[in-house]
Amino acid sequence: MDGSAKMLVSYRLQGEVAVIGLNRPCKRNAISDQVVDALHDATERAQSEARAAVIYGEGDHFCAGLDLAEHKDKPLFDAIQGSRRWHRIFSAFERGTIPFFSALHGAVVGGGFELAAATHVRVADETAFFGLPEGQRGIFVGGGGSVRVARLIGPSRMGDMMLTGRIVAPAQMEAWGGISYVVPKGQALTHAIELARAAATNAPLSNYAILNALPRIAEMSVEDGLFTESIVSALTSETPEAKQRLRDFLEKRAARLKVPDVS
Ligand code: 1HE
Repeated sequence: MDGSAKMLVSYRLQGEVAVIGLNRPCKRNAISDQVVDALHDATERAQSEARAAVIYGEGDHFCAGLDLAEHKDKPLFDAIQGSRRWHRIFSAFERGTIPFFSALHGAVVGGGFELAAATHVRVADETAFFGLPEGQRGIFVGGGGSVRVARLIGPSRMGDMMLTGRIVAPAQMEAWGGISYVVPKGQALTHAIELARAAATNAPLSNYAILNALPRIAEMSVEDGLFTESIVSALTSETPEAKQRLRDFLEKRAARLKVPDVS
């Protein structure tokens, strides 16, 4: 990767959390081939040295999706390979070793929504808006949206967004299951880092099982899923780390759950 590509995505390590910034605000963080390469490097690096990661966007928007200026001249086979490259890179961290959080604000559009959908937890502030304008642009989703976004919010809602150009507000997207948290303006990154810090304290093998077993089990039959759960559950319990954590709880060294005060 050359220096210019590196600038397109920023990277910093905050304790055990890697903070990855889409850093092309003049183009509303549109994802070009170079951005994809830089995202690949950043997500791989995060998995080698952090225990959780956050992806956010610099400027007023998370991401305006695919770089349409670059895409318009792509020959057919290049376009297919470009889409497959997004798939490989997004899948590599989606089914990787550490949890990824996304902090969303402003436009979360097209490929930007597809990127967010590949992260494990989505936090949006009140300025976020979600759109899939591929139909208006004469193209189709190519960054995994027909699989991930459709599974998150349902193919019928996704089809509505694509057919009608519907822009969806954060509260509605939360109700649809597309995001997990809505926070006040300007607080998405702070909140996502806080959540990532919490996840970073989990046993790494538990996080690995959450990332890799949970989505696979969701696609199994009930019987296969229950059987797989038992095997994964027993395997995680066998690690020295799990044994230590269970002893810590039983010998009153571990923090208790923070139960919300409902009085
Ligand atoms: C871009 C892109 C882009 C902005 N590719 N250059 N995505 C879209 O269809 C969304 C297109 N973008 C927008 O609708 C708007 O830019 C926003 C609502 C996100 C922001 O509006 P605004 O008024 O703040 O910015 P702007 O003036 O529209 O854009 C600023 C610059 O960014 C301008 O370039 P400039 O050289 O004239 O300054 C824009 O051309 C540029 N820009 N968005 C390229 N997307 C894997 S398949 C996924 C398929 C898709 O993602 S389709 C959806 C594409």
